[in-house]
Amino acid sequence: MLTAITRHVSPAIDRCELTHLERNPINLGRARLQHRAYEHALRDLGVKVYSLPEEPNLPDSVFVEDTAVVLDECAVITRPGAESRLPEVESIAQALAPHRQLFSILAPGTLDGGDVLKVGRMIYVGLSGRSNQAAIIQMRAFLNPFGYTIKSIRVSGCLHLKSAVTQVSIDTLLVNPAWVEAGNFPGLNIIEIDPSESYAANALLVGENVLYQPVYPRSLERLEALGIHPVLVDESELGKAEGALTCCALLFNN
Ligand code: CIR
Repeated sequence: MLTAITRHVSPAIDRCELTHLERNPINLGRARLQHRAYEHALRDLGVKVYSLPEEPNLPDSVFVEDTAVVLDECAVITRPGAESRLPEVESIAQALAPHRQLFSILAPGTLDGGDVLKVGRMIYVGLSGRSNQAAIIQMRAFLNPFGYTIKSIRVSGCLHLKSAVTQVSIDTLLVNPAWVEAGNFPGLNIIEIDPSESYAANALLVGENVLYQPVYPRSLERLEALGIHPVLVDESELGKAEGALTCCALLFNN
């Protein structure tokens, strides 16, 4: 059975970190409604959702993905690359401790879970503004013993690796080639997003289902043409905080 850890949207979301977007007012009520619909969509797919209480002083804390990498064998608690986000990890480590053996990224390593894409036993880690080589070395030490291979990948133009590429089936990736080279993923099928929809590469694979945002209709057409029919969930209000679908949940087998 799949479990998801999520967290309520912080009332401080308006003070979120922003790297590639201009600051635009975020409607808290709308963000919360959309986030609840996202949690419902997960439950409808049979996922057990643990929704953590809001963190009034941690603006970006709804984006739980960045705080941990959860695998079947263990979990790695990250050390987020934005200083304002460092305190987010404590409550996530507490929530994960009953489920997994925990490792922690230590300074000078920095890692955001949004930079970590696992496909089978391969773990791709984005070298972005948030995640560095020191963290990748620590990831190798933690995860090689479990049979995982860690490959670092340069990303440019976007916040995280998973802004540029996500998995949409066991052997298929959805890619924005402007931000990451598809040649980094040999042996996998590649679907390119429509170039007019820069943020469209972030889909959330939930078992054999895919969550996707209706705000990318052209890229959605490309998925559907190849037989992938996502469940549509709109998290566009959190998009103003540079968040997307994968960022809002930590998904793992239980
Ligand atoms: C940040 O800049 O850290 C947040 N405003 C957005 C984080 C989104 N997380 C993700 O894509 N994994």
